[in-house]
Amino acid sequence: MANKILYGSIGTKEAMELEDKYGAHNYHPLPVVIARAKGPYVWDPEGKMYFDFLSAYSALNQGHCHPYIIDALKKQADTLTLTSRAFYNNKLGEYEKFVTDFFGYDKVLPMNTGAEAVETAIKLARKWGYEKKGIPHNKAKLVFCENNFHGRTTGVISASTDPTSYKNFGPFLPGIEIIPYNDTEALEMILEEEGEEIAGFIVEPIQGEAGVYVPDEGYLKKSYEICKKHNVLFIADEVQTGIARTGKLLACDWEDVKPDVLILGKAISGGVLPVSAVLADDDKMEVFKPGEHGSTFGGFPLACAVAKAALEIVRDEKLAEKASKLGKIFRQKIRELDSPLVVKVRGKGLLNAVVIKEIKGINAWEVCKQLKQNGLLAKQTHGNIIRFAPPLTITEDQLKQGLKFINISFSQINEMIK
Ligand code: IF1
Repeated sequence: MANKILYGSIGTKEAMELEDKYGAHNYHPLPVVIARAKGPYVWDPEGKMYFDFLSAYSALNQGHCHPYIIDALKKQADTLTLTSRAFYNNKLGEYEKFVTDFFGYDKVLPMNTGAEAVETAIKLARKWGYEKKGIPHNKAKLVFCENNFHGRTTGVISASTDPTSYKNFGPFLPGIEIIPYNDTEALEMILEEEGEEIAGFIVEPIQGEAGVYVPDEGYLKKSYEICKKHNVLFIADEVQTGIARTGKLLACDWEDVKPDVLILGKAISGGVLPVSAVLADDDKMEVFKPGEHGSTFGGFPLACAVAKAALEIVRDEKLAEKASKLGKIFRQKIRELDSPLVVKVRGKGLLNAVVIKEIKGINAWEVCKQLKQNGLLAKQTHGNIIRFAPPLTITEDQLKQGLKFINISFSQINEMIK
């Protein structure tokens, strides 16, 4: 007898069957259906509650359905949602002033998804390269790092080194150079050799998808200085690491690096609707002239209202400080776990990952299923790594409760592998 449905009109089984039958199979989700959410909690249709320790890959730093953000959404939705950029509106300029003040830049170019913001940064860097640096026509190059993840659009996957991201999607964007991550000598070398034609270096301050790879202390600062020496734009993709996730407003803040171009997405809107942004000072952003770039929904009034509210929460609820404090507790408790599967834990703030060693068929996927059984949702990446990233609004007690569920799961697994 199927369990009673408490939330929504369809149960777990039916929801999964519908997605499987009518949706493209471009994902392999954990077998759980979310029907309701609030703060760090989600519920399935039958009413089982889980901790969300993924936060939609750091898009929900403010927690699910934050009342202040939802209120801003509702108020604006009833008034004005979209005007297109063919006309001015009364929300965009106010938001642009707020967000440029918030992050300390002259200008912002509002887009929707993170990938679109990365594509925007690619176009900005190339145009700046031709018009400001004097790179010969159509010769501009961009440097990316191995194991990068910057989104799924064709231009962006041209820089990917992960066959899952690029196989059979070619031909790709030319003018892309790949160097090892966390290797300033490699950056120095390629800029020495080809710097004249290199417009920008695009880097994640922490490589999220690759498995929460935190680079050596000083990597960002040294890379920034090398870029300055060769008149190359230092472009930080903070779509996942930004918005307080790593314990500072931006991950670059840990090394006092101000990127020439800053790419934001995900939690800039608190996981309510797609909002992204590219920020830069006038001497870069002025290369874009009317009609040269944009998007139907880029910076639409509804997004402006939601994103402003989402950023006010980051500021007013001191989410960066919280992430830093709670992240230390999380990593310490994981290190105390008594489990042969746990190889290491790494991360910064509340962006963390646990590296798992498969034992007797129990791999990261199986661990995630055990965690789900015990009321906590997390997801593995690249086979053996589990990312843990709860909303930054989680309380210390809630975090410790979640850690208890993690502890129970590994104890149960210890029994399985005896
Ligand atoms: C999915 C991954 C994470 C990003 C960085 C740009 C983008 C992303 C550093 C593009 C997006 C998302 C995509 C999402 C899952 C998630 C993800 F697993 F795909 F790789 F976080 F690690 N730069 N990351 O992390 O932003 O266009 O998605 O708004 O399901 O593909 P987007």
